[in-house]
Amino acid sequence: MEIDILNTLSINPEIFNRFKKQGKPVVIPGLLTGYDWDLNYLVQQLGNQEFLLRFYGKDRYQHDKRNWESIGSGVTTKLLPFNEYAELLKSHQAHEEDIYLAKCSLKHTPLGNLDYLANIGDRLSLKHPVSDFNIWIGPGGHMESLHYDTLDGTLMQLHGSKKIVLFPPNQLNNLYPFPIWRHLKNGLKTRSWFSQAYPENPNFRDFPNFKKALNYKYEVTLNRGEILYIPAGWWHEVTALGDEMVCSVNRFWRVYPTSRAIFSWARWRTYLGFLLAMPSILLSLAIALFSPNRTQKIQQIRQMF
Ligand SMILES: O=C(O)CCC(=O)C(=O)O
Repeated sequence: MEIDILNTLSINPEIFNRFKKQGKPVVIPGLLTGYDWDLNYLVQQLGNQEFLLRFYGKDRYQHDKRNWESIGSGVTTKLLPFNEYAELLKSHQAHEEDIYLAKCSLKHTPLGNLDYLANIGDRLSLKHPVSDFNIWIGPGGHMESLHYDTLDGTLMQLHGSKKIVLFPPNQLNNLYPFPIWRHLKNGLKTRSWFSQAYPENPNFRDFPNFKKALNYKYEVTLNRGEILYIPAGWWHEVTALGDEMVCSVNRFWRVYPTSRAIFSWARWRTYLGFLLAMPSILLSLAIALFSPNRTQKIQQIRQMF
């Protein structure tokens, strides 16, 4: 199924509010036209500033997800200056080892205060940001596996294209999320808001109800200059297309109307997951405080949220 696309000429908060009220994804073109954050531009802007990179490893997606020891921001991370990451992208080492600069705040960078990004909230009447602008930079081919967020999100495409596969929140059980109790054992290294199945290649023997979810599958290609509104609870798998560097920025927003948040089982089960992860998080924090590279370790823990 296809995601609606707003008509560029008729973008206004009233029209967008219909999607927000129903919690329905939509592509918004026309608000970022003319901007291209290619690698040269990013090197100029970000230079030697350090970012926490995720090292996903080459053959992660060859494995059964149920055997994964870590997911999303729970994977091994390392602080590196942007210039060094740019070299890894140019040499394709980032492609080979699947190294991703994911969800890093732009707050203390020259890109954190740009009017054309800041204005998007006003243009769509999204009034309460819950995060900074976060940047996502990675090699073509990289995939962020199927998961949902508990906040409304806007994914803004600034270089290259991404394919996004989505499922509505009511498909939660048919998508086989990781069990919540796993947080007790693994803290936030594994995450109950990720699916255990591969949407493009599901194992129907172990995940038979995934067939039902496929009737509700949406797919969209997000091109440079376009924004995808991803309402809270919507499952999404995001793949960077092509062979070169792909760059997006996202921001999370408070969910409106609040009833959409209150009546969301996805949201409550995530809170429960965080609660079960607490003993493990506190233990990691105590270990970090006594570690010689305390700053990096604490940043790694913060980045997991
Ligand atoms: O762009 C990506 O790789 C993932 C983005 C994402 O998961 C989000 O915007 O919620």
